[in-house]
Order: sequence, then C-alpha cells, then structure tokens
Amino acid sequence: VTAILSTATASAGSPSGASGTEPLDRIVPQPAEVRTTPGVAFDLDPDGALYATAGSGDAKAAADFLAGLLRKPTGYALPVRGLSASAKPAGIVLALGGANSVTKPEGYQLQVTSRAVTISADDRQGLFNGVATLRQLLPVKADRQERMPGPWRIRGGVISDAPRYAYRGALLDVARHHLPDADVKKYIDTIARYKINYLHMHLIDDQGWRLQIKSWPELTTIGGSTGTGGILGGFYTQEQYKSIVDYAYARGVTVIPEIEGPIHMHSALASYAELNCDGKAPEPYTGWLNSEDGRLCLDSPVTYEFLDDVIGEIAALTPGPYIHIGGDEAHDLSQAELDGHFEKVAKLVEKHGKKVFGWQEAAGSFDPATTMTEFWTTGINDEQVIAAGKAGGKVVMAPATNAYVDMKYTESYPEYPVGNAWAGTTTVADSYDWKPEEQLAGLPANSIAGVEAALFTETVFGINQAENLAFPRMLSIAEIGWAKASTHDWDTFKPRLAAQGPRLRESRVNYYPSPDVPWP
Ligand code: TNX
Repeated sequence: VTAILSTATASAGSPSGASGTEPLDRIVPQPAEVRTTPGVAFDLDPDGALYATAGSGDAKAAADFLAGLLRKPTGYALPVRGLSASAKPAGIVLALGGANSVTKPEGYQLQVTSRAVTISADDRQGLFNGVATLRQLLPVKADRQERMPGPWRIRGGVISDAPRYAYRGALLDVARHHLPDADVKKYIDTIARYKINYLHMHLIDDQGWRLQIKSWPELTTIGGSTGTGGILGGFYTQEQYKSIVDYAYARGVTVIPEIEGPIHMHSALASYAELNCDGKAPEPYTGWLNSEDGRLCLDSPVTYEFLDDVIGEIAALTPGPYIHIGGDEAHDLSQAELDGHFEKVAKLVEKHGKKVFGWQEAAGSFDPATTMTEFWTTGINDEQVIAAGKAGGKVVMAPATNAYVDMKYTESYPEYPVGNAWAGTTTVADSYDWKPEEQLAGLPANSIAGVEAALFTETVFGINQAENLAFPRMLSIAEIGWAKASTHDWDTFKPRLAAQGPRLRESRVNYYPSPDVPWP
C-alpha cells in the first residue's frame, strides 16, 4: 500500500518533488502575485494548532473549516485557538483585519515562513480564499480521506491575491433531475476549492419543483414527484435546503435560489389547478424540451399571491442577497406582458428584502440600477442588456457557447446520451477560450459583475455525470472570473489545470480526463 501511495503522490507532485513540496505557481485560479522564498519551508507540527483572530466568528469559521480538512489525513489534533492582536504564534494563523491590511474585497495575503503560515484578510471571503489557495500548496495526500504519513510541508513564500470579478458562480440545475442534498454538498466542496463564491440553484422548472413550500405543499408532492424522462424526481425539505445553504456558507459560498417564470413553470401548474387560466391542472411534464403548457396565468391575481408566498418562504430561508427570478426563453410573450410580469415579481422580491437577479430576457423590464442580469447569448434583448449596463446595472456573463458545462465536450462524448449540444460542443480549451468583456459589443466592461458556469441537467443523471461535465471546465470559468486578464494564456493554464487532476481524484470527483490537458 505504501508503494502505491507514494507513487501516486510522486506522480502528482512537481519536478521539485524531491523537496516534497508543491510549487507556488501551480494554483488555479492564478493568484495576482506569487513570490517564492528559496530554501524555506513550513512543516506542520503534530502538536501544532490553528490560530484565529480572537472574537471573530469569521476567522474561527475559516480556521474550523481548514482544521476539519487537515485532521483526517494528518491524524493531528489541530485545535483552533484564539489569536490576540499582539501574538505571533508558530502554526497556522488566520488573521482578520489588523496589521497586514489587504484592503481589496475578498483579497488575502498568504505568507509561509519556517515558523508559521499566515493568512491575512480584511473580510471573511478573503480568509476562505486564502484557505483555498493553501489547500493547493499542501501535498496531494492532504485530500485523502484517511490517515497518511507526513511530513506536511509547504514551500516558503508570499502570495498576495484578490479577484478580478466579485461574482464567480456555478449554476446547478436540480429541477430537470433532482440531485440528493449530499451530492449538492459534494459539488459545493469542489467549486469552493476554486474560489467560486456563488451557487446558483436552478430549483424549479417545467420538469420539477424541488423546494418544499409550506403554504403550497402540493408543489413538491406533485410538482416534485418526477423529472425529465420520468425519473429522478424528489425535492429538498426546507431543513435540507437550509443545511445546503449553511454548508455552502461554511465554505465561503453563497446560495442564490432561482424560481422560474413566466414560462418554465409547468411543475407549479401541474400541482395546483387554480394557477391555470382554465382552472385545470395539466399532468406533470417529463419531456426534454420546454413544456408548451408551462406559462403562468399572467392575468390572474392568484398567480401573484402564489409568487408572493413562494418568494416569501424562499427569502426567509436564504441569507444571501439575491433571488433569481428566471425569465429565460419567454419568446412568445409580448414586451408588455413581460414588463407586467417582471415588474410585479421584482416588487415581491424587494418586499421580501432581496435583490433581483434575472436572465437577460428580463433586462428591459427592471430598474437596471438595482438588478443583476445574466447574459447567456447574443441576439436576445441585447440593447436592453447594454442599456442596463450603462445605467449602472451589473451583468453576469454565462455564454452558452463556452460556459454551459452541460454541452458535450466533443461529438463522441460519451457514447451514451449525456450532455447537450445545442450551443455546440465545448472542449476544455473552448471553456477557457473566451473573454467576458468581448461577449456583447457595447456592454461597458465595468458593468460586468463576473462569470458563471451553468450545468443544466436534462441529460444528467446523478452526481457522477454532473461532475464529469462540470469538471474540469468549471476550473476554466473560475480562472476567467478570478485571474488578471493579463495572465490569460492556455499554455500556462494547462499545466496548472493538469496538477488539479490528482487532487480531484483523491476527492473522488469524477472529472473528465480530457485529452486537451496533460494530466500527470
Ligand atoms: C437553455 S439559456 C436554457 C435551459 C436549458 C439549457 C440547456 C437558459 C437560461 N435556458 O432551460 O436547460 O438551455 O442547455
């Protein structure tokens, strides 16, 4: 066993594997600034501890998260202790605010000396981002879910880092096929490693309603009973949803729930007759394309009483700032119908204390200054999206041609019907080969909030297939969202991406070993 383990570790390591450390330039996403201190390394002490800024729940949360990751593979106790302002302890230090001020939102400084590993940040996200980087400086065996022999050595140096964009998202469609909560958490584990900070949960669509709403219980008993192709129905109780939200927060990820509308709502219409214009509930829908009977009854006051209840319950369960109100593909509605619907929904979202996020089809119907828009293609509402950007609105770029990770990698991927192809095939190189600021001519660059990798799941049956499509392409999107535009280069990205293979493998992430990438 030892021989196998050491082979795995050596093959995953660097050319400088002799010193037993990971190089500082093998990180995804690429940090803003990296300086190695030659000849210096930190060894984790079997009796060592973590120190978190005393009185800071955020520093303690980041330290608890890191300690929780390290205890199993190291077998060390790694207690988390309070750090007073003047102390300079040996060990791993998580310092919020104070001397090493970083000042950029979500930024951090990670310093490794022979005595201490110090992550300093000015905000909670910064600490979690520093932890994500530190994980990639640890030997690959740190990702093993069993005790491994030391040493646990980290190369000396300083990394100063901050993201290019504030929004780095992953859309996970749990509506087309339900994904059990434990699998959603595993997905969160993986995206958090790469500093993805928003999980956009596509909770509702024609084929399934996945979140328990206590005031409208049939949404889940009927609307949640099935999925695309008639399989993988299911839903999250409010407790399960809360536990997903908490799990994400404990890893630096904010959940954004999406409810759809005015189309893509067949699962609601199938659950309650009174939501239908003709007062009759259709059968649940299990087809692969959009339902033709999935449009809300826009003239009925019941529709908006219903949405008020739903948005109210979701808002109460969701600490994050946004509720995504869908809006995509409502091609058959007039602009007046769209405006009327989105204005009412936006009011409800605001009434329940949240900010509005919506697909680009809704852009012209909102107050651009207070809403966030999600771009997925050119040719729909382009002028309104540009106008929103010019008026101070923020836009998230999720171009289907590059960032929809439900697209097949190649035409022969795989032999069975997993993956869509309507936006073309998307190799790993393609997922990296795009620029947020070049997607929509005329959109001001400073209106771009960030990027999102979307995994729609009509063709995805469970976590193994979800992971195979999402990874490694998610890492391309993470890199585009985080790293400086000036370091964007496939040839230097490729080996950094390759180095993640062994880590993903140790974590049992079923990534696609694309031939684009020189995996070790
Ligand atoms: C388009 S683009 C959709 C989804 C589908 C997806 C499949 C957009 C916001 N909507 O309803 O699931 O394509 O790739």
